[in-house]
Amino acid sequence: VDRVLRGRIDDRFATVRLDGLNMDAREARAVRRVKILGCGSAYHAGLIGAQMIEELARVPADAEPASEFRYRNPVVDPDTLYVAVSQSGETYDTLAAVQELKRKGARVLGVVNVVGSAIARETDGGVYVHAGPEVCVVSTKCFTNTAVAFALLALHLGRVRDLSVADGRRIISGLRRLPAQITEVLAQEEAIAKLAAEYADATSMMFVGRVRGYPVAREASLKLKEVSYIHAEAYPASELKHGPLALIEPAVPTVAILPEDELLEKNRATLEEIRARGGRILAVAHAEQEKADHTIVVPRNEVELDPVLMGVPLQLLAYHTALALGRDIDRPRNLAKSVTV
Ligand code: F1P
Repeated sequence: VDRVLRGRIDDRFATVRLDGLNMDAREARAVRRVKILGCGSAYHAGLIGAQMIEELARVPADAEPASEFRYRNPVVDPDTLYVAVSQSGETYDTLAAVQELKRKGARVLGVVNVVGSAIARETDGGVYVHAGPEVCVVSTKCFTNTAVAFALLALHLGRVRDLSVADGRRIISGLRRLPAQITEVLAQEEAIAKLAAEYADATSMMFVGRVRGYPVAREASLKLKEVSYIHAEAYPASELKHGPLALIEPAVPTVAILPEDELLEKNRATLEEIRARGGRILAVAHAEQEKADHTIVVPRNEVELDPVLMGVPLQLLAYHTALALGRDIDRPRNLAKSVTV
């Protein structure tokens, strides 16, 4: 996280420098919508990015799997800024989406880890996330850094629209606190490993979150699937009552993500609904949750940055669940470092 922030923040004016965007302030102001495309974890980081851009820049934004977008003859709009997200920069579905967009005359930025990769070359500009060359098959650091890169992009789009300097300062100081807070979360590894061993008997796991918590739930469920091969589902918490509550039982524990935002009480009510059906609950929150069987407590930051911080313990949970089940974490089955077909 230090690396993605380095040299990009100007504390005095609460602005960020994203020189690689190749976009001047007038062009950045003219953006009417942002559409983010990526696959797997990159798509999930894009979901976080879209929320940050809507919240911090008040620009409508959404994310879609690049693998869907490229096959559906999408409407390409000249006032939309397209952003392709990829750790490897070589994922074929994302590259194909970029090429299609370029053919149709769109402006496409990249949020990419590997410098000089195909997606970095094909895009008009972008942000490198500097997660390092030693990234593993399963995206972890890169996911976190990509979410941070989106916070920077959201701040930038907000500042060129003259949105509150105070908000900019608040988020910037939150970003500066993140590296130490992530270290704090990583220091809980032993306790998380114990929890992983306790929940590793699950036949399936449910991950739930509302708004800021939902992309985290999606990513955490993907991590668990990728490395432990336990079936997992991620649902927006309010969707549970539209069917999936039927799946809750003791063998199907729930991981609930509870940022301390205006939805906290609603989220607590969800815990009650799950409990009423005999479901075990592991919460990720800023304080112990009475309704949960266990809570992983993460430090408080600005609520907009909660998705960054709350994802980290769940990466550890997936890792230790896989270890507890004797999986080969560095060579997860059916997964390549970059999917090029
Ligand atoms: C996308 C992705 C990763 C996943 C695995 C397979 O890669 O789905 O999220 O962990 O490595 O590919 P990328 O486009 O971010 O390199």
